[in-house]
Amino acid sequence: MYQRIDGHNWRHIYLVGDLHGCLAQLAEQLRLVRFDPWQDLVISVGDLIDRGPDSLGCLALIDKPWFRAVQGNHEVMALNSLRNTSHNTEDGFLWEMNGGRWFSELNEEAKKQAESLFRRCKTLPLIIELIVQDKRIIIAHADYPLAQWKWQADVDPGQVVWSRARLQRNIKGKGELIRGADAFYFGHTPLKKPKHFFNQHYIDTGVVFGNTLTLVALQ
Ligand SMILES: [Mn+2]
Repeated sequence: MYQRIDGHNWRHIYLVGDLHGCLAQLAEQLRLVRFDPWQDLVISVGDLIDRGPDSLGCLALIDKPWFRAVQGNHEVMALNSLRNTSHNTEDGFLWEMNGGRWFSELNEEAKKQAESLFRRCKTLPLIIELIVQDKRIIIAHADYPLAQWKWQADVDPGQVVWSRARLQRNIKGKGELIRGADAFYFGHTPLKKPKHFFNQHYIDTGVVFGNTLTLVALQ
């Protein structure tokens, strides 16, 4: 569930919001910052796939040496659906309802590629702890549901990829600091602009709904 990344190994490190198949917008943002795949790193807050034009292309990013990601609820839905061979399962239906139809529409060769990528996707962490310039930065798709950060703490994976409870508390003015780390970055909830509450940063700006893709330079 947890993965640690030492930022010293890269020149620049960027975080990117929910891609949902919008590969061209990522390429454009990386071009603007003169991203160098030999020295720089991109970390995704999850939801690489579904709804947008190039889910397979975005899923294939997980094989790139300059790319890291946590799983989003869309990856979890896909993996749950593909675990069952029958297409009539509730999991398959949930994924289809949430933009997963692209997979069943792939040709045989592309489907094999996607299946192999999903096998790799299963091994992606739900939570990344990134150390940059002596700061401890935590990355998860929707929430880190505890009041204090603890490496390898037992957390509910469903809340990590789905929960909007903390964001809702923040919006109502009832949020609070999460102790034990310098900053937390989440995606999952499309916003017009990134929102910041205490040490919590929400960076899904709904590129798949026509807004801009948010890329945050952390180092
Ligand atoms: Mn999501």
